[in-house]
Amino acid sequence: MGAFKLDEADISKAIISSYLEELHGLTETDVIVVGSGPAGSVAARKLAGAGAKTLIMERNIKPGGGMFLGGMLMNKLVVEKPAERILIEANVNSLKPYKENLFVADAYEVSVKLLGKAFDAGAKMLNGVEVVDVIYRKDGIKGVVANWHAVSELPSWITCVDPLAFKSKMVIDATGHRAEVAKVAGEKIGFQVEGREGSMWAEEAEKATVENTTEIYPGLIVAGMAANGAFGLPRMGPIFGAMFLSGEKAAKLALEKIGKKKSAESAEKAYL
Ligand code: 48H
Repeated sequence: MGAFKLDEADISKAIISSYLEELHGLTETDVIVVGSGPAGSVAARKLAGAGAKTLIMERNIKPGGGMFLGGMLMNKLVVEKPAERILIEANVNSLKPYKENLFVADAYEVSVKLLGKAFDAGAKMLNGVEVVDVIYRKDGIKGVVANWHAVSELPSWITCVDPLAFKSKMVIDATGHRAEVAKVAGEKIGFQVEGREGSMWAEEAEKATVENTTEIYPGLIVAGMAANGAFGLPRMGPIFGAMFLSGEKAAKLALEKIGKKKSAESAEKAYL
């Protein structure tokens, strides 16, 4: 390793100072995307690409949600027309036609490339961080309340570990089946959220996901499987087209709300 000396304290300082400096800057953003699965990662890429200051908050240590696996631990990802466009844009080399409107790709390649696109565009991520509540005002939701996910695993005799708040102009709930952010907000603020999807009907569910990607409450958009979970809509099983298209739609809705519609359009052109 040449003439350099490696000082353990320097390594620690590099991590601590860069993390805390970044965390400080992330306490106020344009959009917080909760969840880094297919819907969240596509949304984050589009938001950041349009110049929105975008923070992904992910409870898991690894990002990607259900995208790393296809079905029953078999790591092939199925996508239907017209959503394969998003994988072509992300240079997914393994994407192959299967039959008629169906395509198959390597799930891990899709995951790393979509997440990579989001980070290339400037999105930031806090992983190991769980969103447990929202910031609320009379005119809508203004951000989220979060804690280390590890805190939720602590034994009950440990004193309450207070969370921290992160403000944003919009929040996208991309937490998957249980629509966790919408659920907690609905319970506390008083609007109806199912918090669980219905039984499987792939074709109807795929349509419903995109149609129901909406602002469920001022400041809060549900995307991906969270849209199905929030409204008790059917599930689709291991097919991902609607997740990607929903992520795009959620980003578009958020950009309109924060007044960045024009930059969204020009970012899209530059990207293609
Ligand atoms: C921080 C959280 C929290 C929280 C959860 O499950 P996901 O992959 O979600 P989508 O909607 O992008 O994709 C759904 C898809 O993977 C799927 O499950 C399908 C198509 N199922 C169909 C079927 O019939 O079963 O990702 C959600 C992410 C995960 O990484 C979670 O760890 C994370 O959100 N998350 N992060 N705070 N409170 N809750």
